[in-house]
Amino acid sequence: MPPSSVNPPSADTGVDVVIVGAGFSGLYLLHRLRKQGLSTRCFERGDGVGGTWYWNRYPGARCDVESMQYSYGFDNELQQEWNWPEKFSGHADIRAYADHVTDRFGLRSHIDFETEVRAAHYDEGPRLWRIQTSTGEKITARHFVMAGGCISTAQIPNFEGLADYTGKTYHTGRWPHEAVSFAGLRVAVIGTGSSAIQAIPVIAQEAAHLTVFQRQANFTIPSRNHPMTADYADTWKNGYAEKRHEMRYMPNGVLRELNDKSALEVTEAERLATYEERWRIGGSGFLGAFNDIMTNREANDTMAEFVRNKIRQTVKDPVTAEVLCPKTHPIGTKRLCVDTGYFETYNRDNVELVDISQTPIDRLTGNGLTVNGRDFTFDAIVFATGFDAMTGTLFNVDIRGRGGLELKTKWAAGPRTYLGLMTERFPNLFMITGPGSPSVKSNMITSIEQHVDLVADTIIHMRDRGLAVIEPERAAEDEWVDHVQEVAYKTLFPQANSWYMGANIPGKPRLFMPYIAGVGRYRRICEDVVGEGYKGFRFEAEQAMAAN
Ligand code: N01
Repeated sequence: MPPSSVNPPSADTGVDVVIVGAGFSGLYLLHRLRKQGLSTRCFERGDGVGGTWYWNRYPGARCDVESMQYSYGFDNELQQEWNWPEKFSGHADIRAYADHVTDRFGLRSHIDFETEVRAAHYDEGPRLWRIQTSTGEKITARHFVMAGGCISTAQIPNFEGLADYTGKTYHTGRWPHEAVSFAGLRVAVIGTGSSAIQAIPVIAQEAAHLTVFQRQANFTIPSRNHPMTADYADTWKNGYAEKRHEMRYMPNGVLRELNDKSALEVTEAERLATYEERWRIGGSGFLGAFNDIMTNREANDTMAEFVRNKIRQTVKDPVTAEVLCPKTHPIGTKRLCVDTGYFETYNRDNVELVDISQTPIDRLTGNGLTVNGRDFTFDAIVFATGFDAMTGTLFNVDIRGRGGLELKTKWAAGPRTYLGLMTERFPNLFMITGPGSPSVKSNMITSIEQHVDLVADTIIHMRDRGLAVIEPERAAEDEWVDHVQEVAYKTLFPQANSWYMGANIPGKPRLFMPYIAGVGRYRRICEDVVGEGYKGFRFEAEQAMAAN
């Protein structure tokens, strides 16, 4: 007999769990909960699955965690049967995988596509979430799970004259589904973050002329992507059980070689040879060259200067090379980018770099933009200007907890969570990879699986024990918020004006959002919390409701 639902039958269209998002979080959560006989609704604003990979279809969009690791580990047959064509997959291959998973586990018919959750209000009487969607539907749920991703609210700065521009505009994070051709066009890219650094080399090959507007230069490492070999895939497939386990306790949820030496304890020759070897291998594992890169500025400077010298060797025009050399932040404190031919692109005759660090874009005009009095004309502008990360997507829903408290109000000075999973006064609201969890500082799929398992196990734990409500204790939350900051401030991360700090959004409070003590340490903390009877959480029993 299937286990019974946790939600008592009611006149409302009530379900046990409402899930927002059908990306990698939402899909796996839907699978876990349905397998346990729970009733669900899953709402997705796109018309397909894949989350971030559904939206980020810009030219060159590719994951920088290798696919043998950036993939689900919850089902052995799935990981054995799926074949990745390249070491680092492009967006279309990752979407194909998300589609495969959706159909393989029969999830598609359980997702409401092109539907946004607009509001979720906690009703303290029946202890339910009252949820309203963009189609006007109203439903109730015992549990409400925000699985909408950390980097999914695209941001276009409020440039003066934005509405005057009559050419084509694109944002990397909301790329059209139909093919976009830049052939013969004068194109601008604004921004030089991870998205721009992937898109620029591809757009440059097609456009008549490309102008890149750079505010801060960024560190990027060659990806050295290549077609998957059968031998390499087999080493993973034959050892997946152990490898997945090991990944789950690695600092970033990625199995890679870490060097436990300080950059300052070796000779300069050894240090340079180590950087050279990691540069040859490529990818974001570069940061693991020494154990103090993210904690010691002197050690960090040696790595930063190595990369700057690579830029100087690659870019032929010395003035352009110097503008491309990042000097505003220690390497790794803003997301390290990974590229294919980025710096080489500036050797092309049809590419110009415009430094806007001292003189920002004045305004957009009818046919382009002006910087420092110079007019530029463009047929198309690509905004690679990033996202309102980690909190933007949560705030897009009108979420209200006990006493009608708005999440936005509670988090006015920055996000406050216990374990990045829940927030006090918002009972039965879970966040998958929320602020205060390793999330964006890790292999997202490793962290997603850990959170989904924790949330699904908790909901089942509650059902099996007749528990109606779970909510973090205020003291546990306060302690966790302090701990997340304390860990961050022992590193160099807060020295950068990064989106990790909320620094890219005017008016957003400055608080370091991800938990950076490592995926392994975080997982152990969660295991201890559960092992000690959900330490830091309080429960309410179903009976209490019946007595009310
Ligand atoms: O966004 P970003 P992104 N005027 O915020 C500039 C993940 N990701 O989409 O640095 C002019 O990093 C801004 O300038 P500055 C990854 O986690 C992963 O590139 O603030 N410029 C910056 O250059 C990543 O970190 C992958 O001075 C303005 C750029 O726009 C995250 O997504 C690939 C401006 C924004 O960079 C976001 O990356 C892609 C203004 N008013 C993305 N406002 C992989 O897995 C902003 N900028 C490989």
